[in-house]
Amino acid sequence: MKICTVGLGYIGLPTSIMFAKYGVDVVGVDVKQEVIDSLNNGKIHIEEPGLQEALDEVVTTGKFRAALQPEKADTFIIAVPTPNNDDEHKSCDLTYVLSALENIIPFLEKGNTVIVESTIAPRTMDDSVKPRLEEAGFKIGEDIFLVHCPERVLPGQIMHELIYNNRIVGGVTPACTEKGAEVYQTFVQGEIIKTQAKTAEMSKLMENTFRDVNIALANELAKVSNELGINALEVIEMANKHPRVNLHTPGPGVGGHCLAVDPYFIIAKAPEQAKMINLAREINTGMPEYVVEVAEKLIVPNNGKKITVFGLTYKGNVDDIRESPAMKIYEVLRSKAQYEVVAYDPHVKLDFVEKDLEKALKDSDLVLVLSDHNEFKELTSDSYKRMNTPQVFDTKNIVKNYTDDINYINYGNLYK
Ligand code: SAJ
Repeated sequence: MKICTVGLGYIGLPTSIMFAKYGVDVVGVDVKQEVIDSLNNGKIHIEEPGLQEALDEVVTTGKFRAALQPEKADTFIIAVPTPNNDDEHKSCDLTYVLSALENIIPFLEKGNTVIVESTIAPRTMDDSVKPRLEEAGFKIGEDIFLVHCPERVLPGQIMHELIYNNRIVGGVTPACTEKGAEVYQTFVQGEIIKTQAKTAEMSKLMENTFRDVNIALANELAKVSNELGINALEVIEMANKHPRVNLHTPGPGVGGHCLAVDPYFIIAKAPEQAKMINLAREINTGMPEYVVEVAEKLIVPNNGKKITVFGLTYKGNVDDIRESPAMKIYEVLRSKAQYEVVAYDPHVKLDFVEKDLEKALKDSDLVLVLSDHNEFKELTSDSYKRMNTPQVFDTKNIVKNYTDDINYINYGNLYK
């Protein structure tokens, strides 16, 4: 089998490499020349555990190659970004998906399978992708097999989850579903769940929406508990001892290219009905503002000036700053002339990020922990000695090794 993947980002690249590892001939296509060059020279351009080693293997066997243009194959996989449109409900922007489709159409032959892995709004396969292929002269389910197989792997664990998660395969017709299932049988050891395209689209979106709504509930609990003088983290621990309760964890807000984006695809399709989904988005996007408020309450009474932001990524141990609440908080604080704000993040390679921990902490009046990187978990009280006012507001509840001389605040004792 030969696969042509369009899009070599956080999903397309690991997926391509995995197919190649399992003996498939893969050509990965991307619009960025530097990505193509880097991969063909054997270097990955994103951070993901195990991915570099896997690339080394498939470059050596010759099973994977990167290119700027698609080419003929048995199966085409579209794994390009689907951002939000800049409209009232932030609907799903299909520009990259449709342009990937245009790019592969000249190479399509009867018998090929076309899979969309990108996260898309409900009914996109039936209402947008299928009509375009029909217009190009193909009969879906006979000439071309069209499938939505949403990616559902967790950044940081992609190489494991690709193999062991179950996989939803949603065909536009039953024959399409069967063809899609055959493709993923190559390496998936989890269950392959066969369904319709529109069910697959909605299931994927609801998984991320479920998480977003639950995180909103946890964030609301943190705010309510703060108001009432109750330890929110202890409440979560207690409540989660109930066999049917699973409260999520409050934080600085919700980021990444999934939870902070996908729920809007549902809202935009049914704004009148999607009330709770919309409210959850509002609560989570309001968290950076809340964190800034708390930070200012901590720094102002001490006449503090310098704030050290620990972590800019949307979550721990990744280099991804897309939709990151930490970036938002950093920018809001930076916009306030009275503070000197320094960002420290060992995973982010941007010029403005301070690389020296000691310099980042020197004369600081507040450390604001916003990403749960392992590096921050390992720090001890000694690390904070260079601060002017030794206080830490830990929105991720990860700093454990601190002594009494440090004013340590998290969502468990914010009310004090
Ligand atoms: N977060 C909290 N509290 C929590 C859990 C997460 O504040 O209790 C925050 C994180 O800090 C982060 C955001 O939520 O800012 C999202 O992180 P995440 O680890 O929940 O998920 P992602 O965005 O990295 O990946 C999600 C996953 N979806 C689900 O777990 C339902 C993944 O399986 C999907 O493949 C991915 O979205 C995607 O690509 O859609």
